[in-house]
Amino acid sequence: MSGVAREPELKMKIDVLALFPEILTPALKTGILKRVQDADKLTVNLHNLRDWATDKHKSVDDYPYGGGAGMILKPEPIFAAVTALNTERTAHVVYLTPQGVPLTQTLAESLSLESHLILLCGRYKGVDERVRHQLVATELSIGDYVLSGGEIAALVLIDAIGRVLPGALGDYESAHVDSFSHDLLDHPHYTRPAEFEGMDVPEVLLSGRHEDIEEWRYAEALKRTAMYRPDLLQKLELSEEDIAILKTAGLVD
Ligand code: 6GU
Repeated sequence: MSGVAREPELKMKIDVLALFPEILTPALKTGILKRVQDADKLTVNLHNLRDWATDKHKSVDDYPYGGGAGMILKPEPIFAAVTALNTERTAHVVYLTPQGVPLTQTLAESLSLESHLILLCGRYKGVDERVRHQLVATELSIGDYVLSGGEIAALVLIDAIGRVLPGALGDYESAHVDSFSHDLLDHPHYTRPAEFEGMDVPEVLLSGRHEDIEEWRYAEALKRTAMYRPDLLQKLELSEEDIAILKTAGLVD
């Protein structure tokens, strides 16, 4: 093996703490997430919060002080679980909640550098505030809509992290992740046949002229971003050429 470039031996452990952890099971057995676990780059352990309930009814939730609708996840089972799972004291605890900061590619890539994550999945009205203060490092939301619980959000986060772990993707894809794909939506893609039910693949893609192809792809990505995600464009410094492309498409005046 000497002289052969090797990937860094980064390994990540993720403990998921949830009331319905089985929601994640099939996705973890599939595709890239299965591959990174088989390759020992990632270990995911699913835990049911109820296993740390202390009373005879195994209760994990209770009524809110001050009244109001909905139930609150009790602090005792969560503190007991996190203490049991964080024996090495190195875990970064993430709480999945619609009240969190939005998940972005940048945040997923930064969390992918941790060695141990504990993902605490909210349910009902969320967790007792003392859990947030004492245990949680990052509160994270996957978007501006409300899910019935944090389990699916945790799965989204694990997927986003899993695919950027070293060795998860081939070299081509890894390079692609690092390119302008952060800033713009992707360009359109076509495969064979060149004509399908009267619809032709754009001629430039069949031309073999690689510079023209890159130029076309960039223009298409720019136009698509202007149409669907003007908020993303606002964050960028557009060049004169960019503005010309958007003017021609009638997307700016
Ligand atoms: Cl992390 N949890 C829930 N329950 N709903 C959400 C979410 C998380 N992110 C967006 N909606």
